[in-house]
Amino acid sequence: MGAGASAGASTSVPTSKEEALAAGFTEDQIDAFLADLEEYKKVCTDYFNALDHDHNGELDMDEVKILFTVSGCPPPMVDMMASQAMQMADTNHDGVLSLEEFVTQFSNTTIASGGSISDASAQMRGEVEKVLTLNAQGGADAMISLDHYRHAVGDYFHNDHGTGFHNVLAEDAKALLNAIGRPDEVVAKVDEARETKEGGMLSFEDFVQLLTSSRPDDHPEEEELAQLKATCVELKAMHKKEDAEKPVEEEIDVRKMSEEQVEEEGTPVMFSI
Ligand SMILES: [Ca+2]
Ligand SMILES: [Ca+2]
Repeated sequence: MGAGASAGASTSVPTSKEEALAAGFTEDQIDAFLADLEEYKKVCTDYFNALDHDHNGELDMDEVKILFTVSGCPPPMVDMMASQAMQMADTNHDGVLSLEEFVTQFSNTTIASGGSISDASAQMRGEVEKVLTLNAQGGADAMISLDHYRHAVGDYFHNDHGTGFHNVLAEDAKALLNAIGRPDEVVAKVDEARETKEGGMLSFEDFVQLLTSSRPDDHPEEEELAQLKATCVELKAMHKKEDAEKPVEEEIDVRKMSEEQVEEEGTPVMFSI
């Protein structure tokens, strides 16, 4: 309930004026709560409109992820948090959030928390401003684009969620860049980037940055993503075939890898044992 009306509302929240009166709230408290709630729903609507990057009147997963990124969720957690939020709020299960689903979810969560609704409104206004600033600077486009690239190549690097937790093998990174026709100077950046990193490893996130920043201007993102996905499937199939043809005794046992091998081949964490 709103400020001054939260006491006693923590276990069961009245859903009508009659219930609130019966629970001991005064008319004034109830009116103040309803006014706060009305204001909160307006801010929710502004938030929804700011997040609706393509202005189609619904929030898809890309747009829900903007919410979590802007509100300070650590990058590796964004996918999971966005999926959970989508699952909870998408009550008609069409894979997107309508304005009504969005406002209902936020309002219910805030009311159930028992905290001040006017404080929640003020906090959300701050988030709205952050999203509007991100949009104005073109940051939302870049963020969505990076995410598409993470997912396009994630499986190739055994990183289904594109979470940025893992390092990639330089050899695999270079093979992919070569296969999609990046010039030699871009491919060479894999080793340059490794040299600047502690431990000499290239993180998945660094690789995705390199991939997106080196996309030729005349290659539309959609075409590039399609090409990337197809190339990843091909390369993966090729690796699988090579592995299958390898005599058993030549299989790499990471527990027996020498330090030089680790240096050359990457850390054992990338091999499945
Ligand atoms: Ca949208
Ligand atoms: Ca929905």
